[in-house]
Amino acid sequence: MAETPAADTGADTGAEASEVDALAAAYPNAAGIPAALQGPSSSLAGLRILVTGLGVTGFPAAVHLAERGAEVIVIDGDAEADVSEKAQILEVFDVQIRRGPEHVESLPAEPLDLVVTSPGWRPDQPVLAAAMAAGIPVIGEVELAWRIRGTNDAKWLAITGTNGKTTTTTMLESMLLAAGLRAKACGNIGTPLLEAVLEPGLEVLAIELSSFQLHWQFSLSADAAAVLNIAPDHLDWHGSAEAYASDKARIYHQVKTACVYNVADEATRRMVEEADVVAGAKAVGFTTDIPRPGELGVVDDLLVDRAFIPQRYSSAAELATLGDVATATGVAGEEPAAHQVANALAAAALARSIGVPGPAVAQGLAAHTQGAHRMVPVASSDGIRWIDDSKATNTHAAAASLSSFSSIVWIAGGLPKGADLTPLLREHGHRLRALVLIGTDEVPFRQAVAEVRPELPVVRVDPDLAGDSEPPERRGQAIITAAVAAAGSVAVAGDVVLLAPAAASMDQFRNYTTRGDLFAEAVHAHLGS
Ligand code: UMA
Repeated sequence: MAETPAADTGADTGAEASEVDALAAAYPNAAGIPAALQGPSSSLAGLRILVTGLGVTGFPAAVHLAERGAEVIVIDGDAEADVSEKAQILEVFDVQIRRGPEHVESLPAEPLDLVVTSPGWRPDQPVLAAAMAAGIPVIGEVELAWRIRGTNDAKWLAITGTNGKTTTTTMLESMLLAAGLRAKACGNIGTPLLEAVLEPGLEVLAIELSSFQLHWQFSLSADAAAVLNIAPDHLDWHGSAEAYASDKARIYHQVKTACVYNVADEATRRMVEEADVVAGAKAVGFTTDIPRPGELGVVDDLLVDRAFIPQRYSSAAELATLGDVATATGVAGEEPAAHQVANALAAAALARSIGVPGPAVAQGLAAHTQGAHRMVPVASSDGIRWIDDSKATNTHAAAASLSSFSSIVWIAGGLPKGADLTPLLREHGHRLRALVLIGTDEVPFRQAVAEVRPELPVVRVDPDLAGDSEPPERRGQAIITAAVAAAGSVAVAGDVVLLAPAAASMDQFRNYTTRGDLFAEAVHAHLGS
């Protein structure tokens, strides 16, 4: 595959592979990672490893490490969740499980060689802060998986960004499968990366990575990587927008083949320019406009490639149609949303970077089904459409959602994670007919409305409706039922009632999935459908 000259894109991707450890040098924490960890089967006997979190990440990590002979302690602040099945398995390997708040306040008394942490644990969490202060290396699942991959030579195609990660990852998986490759979507999407790495026979991993996961990795060298977009998010975890962006940028470190960036998002291009990559790696842009050489983009109603074809200075290769993107995103026959076209192009760029033929891009899109809670039409009645975009857990995702409609009764609110809602209201406030406000923290939403559209009708759902008596998977039912009733009483024909909360869900719901499920239920109950 030919290189894209830097002049195509202005991106410098020429650093030497021998500089790999520049990053590790920048993170002294990485230097002490036990060498025995390398490869899938070497003995870890004699190592004492603390795993923080007994969730999706921590459990397989603890099993793997203990199977290889390490002495493993798992801690988790939650003593309530039912972990009996996991505990049974861990007991076979003599893993010590310590649950409850008292176990996550300070380091265990035993000396430790390594901490393997889960993404939800903030770096300033007392156990992690104490480990760092004591010089004990702390790594996450990505670093662990990268080290143990051993002889597994599956290609790693990694995706991050503030929004669109999951859709892009599943689109990519679909394209890879259409090309006849043994591929799997994994990572933040829910299938632990560790499990995928240990699964024999996979040829390509389509990996969704969150900023939390990238924070704790040091030596990943993906075949190709994409940052889809960057907007402030998770500020409470990272401490600042800069720290968040710099953790995201680490996905490009030592990329071998292609760094994929968003032409419309200058910050993603700068990340590529600043990345140390393996010599010969290309910078490849994606755009929903007409592409330049070195980019994938849109011409008329076609998705085209001007990056991975030898004639890219004079022509473009057709990959798929906008209709294929509409089909892939559950709106067949309509015009696909611009951000979904961008996601499809990013997925196509990653697929093309490892030689996936053009027709497999279209076939993959046609076979793709849109994930739950991402702009899913729930019902349509009396000219009112009800849409579930519960996955819009930040302002950037909500912006993409709001921009798709012109007359909206907006159900929003939750945990805004330190975000300022004013820019979102400035850009899209004119589309709103009313705001139905859920969540415990109404202040940022109230402030934005007062500043931008003070006349906008706002219905506040009483947070006290969130009874503690509901089981976890139904927590928030009363809140969302009240929100649906309120939205139903103000919506008129031509409106869209849009659940796109611009905030995380955990203050009133178990997670965004539950929030969306309960919303759909409440809508059907409200409409009697
Ligand atoms: N815990 C503590 N103390 C803490 C934090 C957590 O004791 O300070 C405990 C929890 O009780 C829990 C365990 O640690 O039992 C693990 O929790 P976790 O939040 O780290 O989650 P995992 O179950 O390991 O799931 C994680 C990701 N979760 C988060 O990033 C918060 C999952 O992404 C991911 O699918 C999974 O690893 C596999 O990679 C979820 C997510 O919300 C879907 N991601 C965010 C997003 O997409 O916006 C980043």
